[in-house]
Amino acid sequence: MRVDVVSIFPDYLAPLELSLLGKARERGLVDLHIHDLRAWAHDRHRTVDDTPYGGGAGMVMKPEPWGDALDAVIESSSAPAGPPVLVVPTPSGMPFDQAVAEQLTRAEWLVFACGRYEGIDQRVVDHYAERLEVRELSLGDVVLNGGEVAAMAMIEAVVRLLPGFVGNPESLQEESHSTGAGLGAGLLEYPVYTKPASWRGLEVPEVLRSGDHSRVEQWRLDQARRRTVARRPDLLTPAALADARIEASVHEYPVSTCATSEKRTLGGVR
Ligand code: JAH
Repeated sequence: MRVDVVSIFPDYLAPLELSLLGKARERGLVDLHIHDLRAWAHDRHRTVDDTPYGGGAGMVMKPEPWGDALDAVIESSSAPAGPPVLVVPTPSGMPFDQAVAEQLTRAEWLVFACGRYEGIDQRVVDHYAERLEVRELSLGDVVLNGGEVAAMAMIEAVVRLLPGFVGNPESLQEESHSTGAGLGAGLLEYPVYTKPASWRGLEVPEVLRSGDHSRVEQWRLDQARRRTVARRPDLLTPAALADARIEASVHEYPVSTCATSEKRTLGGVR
């Protein structure tokens, strides 16, 4: 997979060269190219932003440097035969989640356009949407200072799914296709423990040391459901949530320590 990133802070992207991604690069799985948007600025001050039409606070990224930068990257001679998918990280985008990561990992070529300030002139997205697939994507309901950190998170999520990336492909399989507890089943992960069995007066749950695999599986599924009800009820179907609430009122089960927002606090389930 080829990955290009365009940013006014190319040094910000340096961590991509390290660790996990560095290994993917060494193995030839990823061909990463980082570009400085200012190389395509038009004036000697290398201006990339201007005031917004219609007024308002802050600055907007000018379309011309972006057009020239993206044209140059897309026409790059060393590039794959087909067109890239253009990814624009923005808090106004559709949610980037594991399903989107799985779609993007099948692309031959990704180009990330990292905006700063109040964002990029919308005509840049509108123009490239006529030439290739464009995905405006949000990492979550949070505003950063620019798209770089979001792009790094997205790239890590996508690259680790490439066939041949991890040492242990089973761990990926389990994550994305599990039918038991866990994210693949639409639940949060169950809590995990390792040695020592007793630490600062806290014990590893007895069931996990019992050697009874069917009890272990049942406990883990139960824990995953409790966590999901308490922390991410939005992940559950109304029917599953109703079931969990009935279960809760019958068994009065305690949910492990976690702060739940007012909005997500449910009657009968803490
Ligand atoms: C902020 C351009 N949802 C993550 C995310 C992605 C991008 C940005 N913020 C948050 C952002 C300012 C300018 C992009």
